[in-house]
Amino acid sequence: MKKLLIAVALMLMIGGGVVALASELNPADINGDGKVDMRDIGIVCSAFGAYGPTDQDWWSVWGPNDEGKIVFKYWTATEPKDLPEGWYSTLFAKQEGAPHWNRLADLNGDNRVDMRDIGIVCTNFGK
Ligand SMILES: [Ca+2]
Ligand SMILES: [Ca+2]
Repeated sequence: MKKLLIAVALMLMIGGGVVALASELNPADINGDGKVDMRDIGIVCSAFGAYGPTDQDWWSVWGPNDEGKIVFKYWTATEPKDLPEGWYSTLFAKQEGAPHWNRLADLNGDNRVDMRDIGIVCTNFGK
């Protein structure tokens, strides 16, 4: 019985390590079960439209990617000046997060859960 318990404990530890490693490798695997599927999309949908908390004013900086699409670039605590042509910033004032905010569902780190995050899950779907 004792050997069985040790074996089960070892399997759980190893299994947990594999899940943690898979989750580490693929952030779109939000629930850490080793695959990106509808459950992960469901988690993003549950938090859809939510914004995260900020404890001070922040500016998000946006600019074109290689394909010319405007995408989130970075956060800054000071108002960005002299941005390159085609770039812009938006003030993200101090606020509490939305009640349904889930940091794990914010896959691109722009402090909002929106179609971009669902797109990242879709891009990784089945992996
Ligand atoms: Ca998953
Ligand atoms: Ca996001």
